[in-house]
Amino acid sequence: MSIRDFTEIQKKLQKSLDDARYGHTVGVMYTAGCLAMAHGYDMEKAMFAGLLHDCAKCMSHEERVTLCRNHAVEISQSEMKNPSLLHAKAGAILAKEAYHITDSDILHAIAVHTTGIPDMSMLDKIIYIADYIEPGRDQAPNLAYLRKMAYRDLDSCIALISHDTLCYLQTKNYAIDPATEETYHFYKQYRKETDEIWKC
Ligand code: DGI
Ligand code: FE
Ligand code: FE
Repeated sequence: MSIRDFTEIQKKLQKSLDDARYGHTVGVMYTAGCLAMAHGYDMEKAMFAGLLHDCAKCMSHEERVTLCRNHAVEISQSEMKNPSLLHAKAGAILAKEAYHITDSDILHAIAVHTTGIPDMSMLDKIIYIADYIEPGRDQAPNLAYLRKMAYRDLDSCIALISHDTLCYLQTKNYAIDPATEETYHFYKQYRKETDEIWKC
C-alpha cells in the first residue's frame, strides 16, 4: 500500500459517501494515524482502516444484506433488525472487494468498529476510539476527557466509550446488540475514572 493507494481510495470513497460522511471518514483516518503514532502501531495501516471503516455507510440496508449474503457472511438477528449495525460487516466485505484491501487486521477492525468485541487487537481499539473522538464529533459526553485519554490508555477509553454507548442506547430505547454489551462487560475492568464521569 502506498500514498497513491490513499489518493485513489479517497477519490472513490468521495463518490460513494455523502459530504458529511466523507468528512467524518477523513477525520477518523487522521485520528487513527495519530493514535498509531502515540501507541507505536503501524501508522499507514491505521490510516487505511480509518479511511475505509464506514465505506458501506451510504448503501441501503437491502444492499448491505445482499452483499453479506453473496459473500456467505452471517447476519445476526440483531443486525437484521437494526440497520445501523450492518455497515460494519458490509464495510469489511466492500473494503476487500471494491477497495482491494487484503490485510486481515484492517478488515477485522472495520467489521467490529460499531459494537466492539471483547479483547480487541490494537488496531480494532484504535479504530473504535478514533471513530468516537475524531474532530468532527460534538454530541457525545466526555469527549474532551476521551480525546486526552486516548493518547495514554486505550483500554480505559474503551471502558468509557462502551459505557456511554450503552447509556445512549438505553435512553433512546434502542435494541442493544450482545456484542455492545460484551464489549463493556470485558473493558469495565479498566475503569479508572472518578464517579462523576460514570453517571448515566
Ligand atoms: O458509523 P458511525 O456513525 O460513524 O459510528 P458507528 O459505526 O459507531 O455507529 C454508530 C451507530 O451505531 C449509533 O447510531 C449507535 C449504533 N449502535 C452501536 N451499538 C449499537 C447500536 N445500535 C443498536 N441498535 N444497538 C447497538 O448495540
Ligand atoms: Fe460506522
Ligand atoms: Fe464512523
